[in-house]
Amino acid sequence: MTTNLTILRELEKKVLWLASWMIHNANHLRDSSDGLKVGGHQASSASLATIMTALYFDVLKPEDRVAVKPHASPIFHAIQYLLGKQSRERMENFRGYKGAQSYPSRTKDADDVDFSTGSVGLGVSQTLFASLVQDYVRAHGWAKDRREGRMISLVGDAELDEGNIFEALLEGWKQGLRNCWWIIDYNRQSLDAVVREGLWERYEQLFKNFGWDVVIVKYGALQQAAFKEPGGAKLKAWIDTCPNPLYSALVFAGGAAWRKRLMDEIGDQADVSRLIEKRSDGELAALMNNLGGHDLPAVLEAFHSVNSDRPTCFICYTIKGFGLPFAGHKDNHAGLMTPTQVETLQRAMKIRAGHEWDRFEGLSRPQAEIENFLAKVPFAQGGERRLKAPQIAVPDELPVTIQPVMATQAGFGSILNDIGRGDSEFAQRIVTTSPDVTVSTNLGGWVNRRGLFARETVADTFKSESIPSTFHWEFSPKGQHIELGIAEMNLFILLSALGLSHTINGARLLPVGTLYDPFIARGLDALNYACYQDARFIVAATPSGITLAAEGGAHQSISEPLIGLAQDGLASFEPAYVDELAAIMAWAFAYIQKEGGETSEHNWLRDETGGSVYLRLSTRPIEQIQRAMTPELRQQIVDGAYWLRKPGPNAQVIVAYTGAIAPEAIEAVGLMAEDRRDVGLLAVTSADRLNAGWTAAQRARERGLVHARSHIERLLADVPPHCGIVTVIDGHPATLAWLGAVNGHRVRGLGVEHFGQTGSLADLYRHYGIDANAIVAAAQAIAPGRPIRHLKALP
Ligand SMILES: Cc1ncc(C[n+]2csc(CCOP(=O)(O)OP(=O)(O)O)c2C)c(N)n1
Ligand SMILES: [Mg+2]
Repeated sequence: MTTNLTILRELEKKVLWLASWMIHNANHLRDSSDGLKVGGHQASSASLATIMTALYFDVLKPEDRVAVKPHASPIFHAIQYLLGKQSRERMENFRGYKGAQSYPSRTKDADDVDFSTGSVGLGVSQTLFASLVQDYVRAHGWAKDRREGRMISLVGDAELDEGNIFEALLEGWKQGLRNCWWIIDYNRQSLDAVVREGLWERYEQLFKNFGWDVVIVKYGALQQAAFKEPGGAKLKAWIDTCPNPLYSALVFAGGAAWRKRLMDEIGDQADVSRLIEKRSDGELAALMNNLGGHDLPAVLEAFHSVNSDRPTCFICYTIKGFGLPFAGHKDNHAGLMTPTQVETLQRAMKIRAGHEWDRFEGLSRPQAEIENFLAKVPFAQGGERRLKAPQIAVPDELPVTIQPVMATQAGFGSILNDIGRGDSEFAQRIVTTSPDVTVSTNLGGWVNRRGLFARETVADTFKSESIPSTFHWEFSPKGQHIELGIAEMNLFILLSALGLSHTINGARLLPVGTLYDPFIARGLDALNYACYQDARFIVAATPSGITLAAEGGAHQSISEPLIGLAQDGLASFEPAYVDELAAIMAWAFAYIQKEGGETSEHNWLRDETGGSVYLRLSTRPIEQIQRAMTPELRQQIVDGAYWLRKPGPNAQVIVAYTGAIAPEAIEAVGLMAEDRRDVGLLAVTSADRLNAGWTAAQRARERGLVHARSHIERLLADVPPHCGIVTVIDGHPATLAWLGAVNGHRVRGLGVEHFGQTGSLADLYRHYGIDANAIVAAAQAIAPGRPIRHLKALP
């Protein structure tokens, strides 16, 4: 045995001990009722102790990046602790306030998590897309000074039930995926129970079909040696046909149970009985538990045997809870060890009481030798894993030719098209992507100019055959648009990967994704995941709302503005006019590059820390306002609102609108001008930023910053107390209804609460009560006065 293997064996045990102690020690858990969830870490972590020891202490290179299965977080932290990258304080405070996180987190953990995980399946796909992004970056000539890394995911076998993984697999195949390893922890247990038989065969076929290599790590060295003994082949056959639940049950039951079962089933054959009988109960259990995924030499051999950049799936047979008293038990997901069991483990690990956290306690090799080994671990040689990339200068203004009548979606296409004309660094760093709605979200012009990305050049056959077509569809390594199949999950995970390129590859990208607004819901968990790990991107969602009219209820979004309001890490905008959109986009390209970090009470809107941006756009052409963009107006648009018509001192009512129904709001204000004094018209470009500013200002004041005032508070400061506010949006009315709480004004919130349907715009606005007449009726109801003469009966 080489010295390294001896040390790795020691570390494997040490890692399991530290992870177990971490879970046991978490003080706050003692009297908490979340044992069911806490326990999930224990068995699930043990399952990966060997594989992660092999990876982190031997196989991984600094340039490799890893997404660790959520419940293996304690093993990850324990490894980082041994490498001197995690503090004891955070270890002791696992799952506690500011302690090591329950699931590895890029943003909340201090020990260099590459990719956050938690919602199973998403971290897995993240590695696939991270690999495509690495290829994109290199094809564009960036990050050449860095070595190409492997993007590795440690995957729970039950994680493969998540459909988004298969969506990603298909996309990976289309895009010529490389440098991606998925290591499946095939413990044949999920959270609730033991999984179906023979899944490995489906996985193997599946991965091969998608162009992956598959390496099966099934038998450990002890088993491999035993198979060579007389009777070994029969033992192997028995193992291969043993049902998952039975194997698990016997692992749990131990040596005597193995002996009885094996003797009953194959022990009547002399050579096999000799093989069994010559082993003690302990040795027999060790043999039967010696699955490939718990055998360091087998695992190391499997990983080191892969020398190509082909995507590779390792199916590693493991035992959930390996090395712990509840190994293999089907209910072990929630298994927390009792204090007595921990003591037993502690004794077995030779850890003295009071020395549980000592890094070298219980190891039989000399400390200096282990320190020396740890100091040379390849993975830890690269320094800080969170890379930095300089910000790309963004023009203060984005030029756009505004047609007299225009939709924000057309404006979006036009702005990008204009950016695409130039060859500034800014233009070069933009990368667009869309799940098969590139043309219908107006990215066509941009794509015509910048081309589609692929590692190999593919000509546009229509062009080469001289057949006229509006859109060129040419792929090359220099292309700046990544075309995806129709899977919104993939869109958001790709945005997540593109949006981390500055810190993963050290090369900054400015990602812009497009999709139809209602399908945000289809990829929402992935969007949330991307925001949670602080990936930076712009997503333009268009068309939106019942403004889609004839398209009908299946495509008309209702709740998305509320998602925009509530989603952390995402600043959401819904402009009405193209000049507003241009101002927002110029701001957004800078905002997505801000440094991040903790927010303070002083930067309520996160303008210093930055985030991602959601633009809710529309296909409805509306008459544009001819006006000069001033710095003040630009700032107000970005802050979330401005007065299109300032209310006078005697105002009885104001209308606050968002987005494409601007013409209805303007018309309504005109209709009631004769009968209500000084009507104000508030253009709300971002309910999200207005709301965030308001709540943050309140927090700041409560914490002593008495002069803190948010934008909406300043805008509404002069609105008389008895004035009513009618809010209107083509989306859920709660998006704006909170405006009344700012200064205690009465509010009537108009919007869409029920599924849409087909019809003309006029039909639908009338039906759902967001047309000019409905706005006037609402104004009359909350701002009593003489009857408003243009008001017609409501339908
Ligand atoms: C999207 C999502 N759904 C449900 C869960 C709850 N959950 C956590 S782990 C788990 C199953 C784990 O099984 P497996 O992936 O095989 O890992 P093991 O525990 O066997 O190591 C479930 C359902 C989750 N984290 N994410
Ligand atoms: Mg499992």
